[in-house]
Amino acid sequence: MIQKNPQVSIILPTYNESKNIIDILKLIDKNIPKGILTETIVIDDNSPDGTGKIVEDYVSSIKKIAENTVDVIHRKAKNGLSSAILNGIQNAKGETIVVMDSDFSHPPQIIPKMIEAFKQYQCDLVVASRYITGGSIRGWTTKRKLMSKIATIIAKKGLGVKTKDPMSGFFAFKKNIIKELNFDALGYKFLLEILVKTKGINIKEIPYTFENRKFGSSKLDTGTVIDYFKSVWKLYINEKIKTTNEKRGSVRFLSKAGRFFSVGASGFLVNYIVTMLLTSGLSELWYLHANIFGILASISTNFILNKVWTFEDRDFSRKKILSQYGKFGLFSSLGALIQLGMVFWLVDSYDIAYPLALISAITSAAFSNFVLNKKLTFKEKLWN
Ligand SMILES: Nc1nc2c(ncn2[C@@H]2O[C@H](COP(=O)(O)OP(=O)(O)OP(=O)(O)O)[C@@H](O)[C@H]2O)c(=O)[nH]1
Ligand SMILES: [Mg+2]
Repeated sequence: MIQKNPQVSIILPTYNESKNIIDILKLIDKNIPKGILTETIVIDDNSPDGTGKIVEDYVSSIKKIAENTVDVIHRKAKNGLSSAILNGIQNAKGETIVVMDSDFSHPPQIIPKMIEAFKQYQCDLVVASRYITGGSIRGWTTKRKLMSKIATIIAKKGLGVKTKDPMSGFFAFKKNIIKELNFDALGYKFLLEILVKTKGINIKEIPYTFENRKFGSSKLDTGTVIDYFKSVWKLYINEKIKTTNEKRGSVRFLSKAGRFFSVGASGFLVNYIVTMLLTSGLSELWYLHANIFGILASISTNFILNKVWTFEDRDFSRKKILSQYGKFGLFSSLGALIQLGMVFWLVDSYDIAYPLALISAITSAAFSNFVLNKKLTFKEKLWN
């Protein structure tokens, strides 16, 4: 049988789930919608109760008959839930990833609804939610419910997350939304990291009832709570640094544009003074010749000021200066052409008043000049 690539990868982390794992794998298999090919990846951290070996045997027993595959990744030691999930995702071949616990807290009956939601709501991330209408928790003590609520409030208020159940461990997403992300995979809450680090994705929450585990013991301990606070703090600090840098980026862009235009204005003065001096003061040059010198002088002073002041470039090697000066001169001429073309076009085709046309043309030429020189002459990123 030639195995086609799966459409959906189901990530199932396990630590001491020997009493749950086979039944949950069977129930998942029963709930896979017809026509959808899946792979289930169990990530086991060398569970002392032999979960890894149990899955291994199960995989061999179903290998020849199953259309939907099951694989197991054995890790050497207990490295945390988020890092297990990340490991699973890195090995997943499906375009859609489903993440869930293996202790029956997350009912596999919800998986078809999640897959359907991608189509129905055109979304990138589906969160199975305990905290929207229709969702609930069964079997938790009041203390556990309270802890979960507090953690949820911290995530929402502290990190600005809008999702009602950002602490859910049951969710599905299109793999491409995390393509560019670097995960810390610290602690327990992988979904929270996705919610904080992806921007502008479509999210749909669907309700479900969380059932407390019946077999096996919880891995939630004081260390998990401390890890949670650490991960929220790290996400908060990283986001803060990112937004400050973004703000700094726009401030730097504007301040450089401001310097560039001031230099342009100074060039206008240089051009005027040199031309006037050459026609009436220092020599009696023909006015057009004098103007050529005026233009060359202003291009040169503009270049020097922009290199040293606007773009703070300290490479004064001859080769560098010559190549930059060449490009700068080329873009200045291009700017002049853009200006002339635009004035002609605005006045001739659109009957726009000459002063207004001139101002628009000068602004466009100056701006394109700035962008071209920033990127190509002084080799800066456009937005930094
Ligand atoms: N591979 C791996 N799996 C883990 C680790 N910690 C927890 N898990 C699994 O992740 C899922 C969630 O862990 P649980 O212990 O159920 O955590 P919980 O749902 O917050 O708490 P309870 O339901 O009360 O047990 C389960 O399938 C665990 O077996 C880990 O360090 N490594
Ligand atoms: Mg659990």
